[in-house]
Amino acid sequence: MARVFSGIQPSGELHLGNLLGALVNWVNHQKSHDAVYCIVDLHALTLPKRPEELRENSLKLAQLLIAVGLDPDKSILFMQSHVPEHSQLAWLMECTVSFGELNRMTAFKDKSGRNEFISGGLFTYPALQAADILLYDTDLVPVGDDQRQHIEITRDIAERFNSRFGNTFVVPKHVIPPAGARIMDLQHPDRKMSKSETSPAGTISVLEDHDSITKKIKRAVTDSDGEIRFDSNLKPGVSNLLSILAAATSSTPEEVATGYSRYGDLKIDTAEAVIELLRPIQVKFRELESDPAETNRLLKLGSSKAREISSVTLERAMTKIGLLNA
Ligand code: AQP
Repeated sequence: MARVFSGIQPSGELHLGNLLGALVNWVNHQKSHDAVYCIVDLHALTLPKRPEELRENSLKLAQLLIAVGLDPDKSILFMQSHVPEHSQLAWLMECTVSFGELNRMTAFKDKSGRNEFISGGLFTYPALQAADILLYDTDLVPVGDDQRQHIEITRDIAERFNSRFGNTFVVPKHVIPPAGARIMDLQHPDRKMSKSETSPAGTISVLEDHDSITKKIKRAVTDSDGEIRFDSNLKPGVSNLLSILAAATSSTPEEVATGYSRYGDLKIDTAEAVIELLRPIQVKFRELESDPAETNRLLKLGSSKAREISSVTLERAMTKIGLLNA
């Protein structure tokens, strides 16, 4: 069976973009693939965090992922920091990637421009991400469109390592969903909905209450030409609503657009579709929230399964690069 691997940062509230761009795909893949999913808490350290906030976000994210449909019996779900092989392989990856390649990463340019403290980790983040993916002999990485460049650099690192030291890593491919791959902020449709950017009116949390979802979607920025068609460049706000409705109803934005002539109707139906999509997730989350010990148990089990795979890959890479066996 082909293996899928993907990760998500515990950097804030899980939002609709994460769900439609990545998690729906994660859930689907666990039916037909050998699936490994990781809460990348070490990546979350690239921007300053309060320790208590990080701990709370990490546990909550694990519960949300299970509520969304990840089944720890069908896939491996674990915390990155519980599997030391990630940090160990990251150093080998840092020594395989070039400064120039890291310097071209648009996510770094974006974030370093917006934050006062720019950590070294923010710059070398793609090396840790490459380690995450390559440790599991990953074939496919289901992600949103914003991760395209990071998967490309992972492929480049794997190919360079393989050509220098002999075949060591599987070279992975990304899987990006046809609808929902880039959900934009409802108030700033020129930028993606994000966990770490604070845009309360533009972001819909997976746990958002239903009235608030309706209000936010009704107030979403559109345009003044009154025409409903999918065109992300000329009509980013309307196109974002079409993408959300399409992804929430397993359709395409173009198909969805044919059913509407008024922005108000599109907004009402989009809000309803989102509420219906989130309702069962919210119910399940409330159940899981009351039993943190059970979530911790599942995460421990996940990390021991993850180590069975990652320790073998790490040892292979260390031997190939010329490090003496311990
Ligand atoms: N707006 C989005 N639309 C579609 N997919 C998205 N993803 C993120 N935002 C969108 C996908 O969600 C997965 C987890 O990514 P993440 O942990 O990086 O989430 P984030 O919301 O992007 O979080 P941050 O903290 O704001 O991180 P940055 O800014 O570093 O991405 C990924 O598969 C991602 O593609």
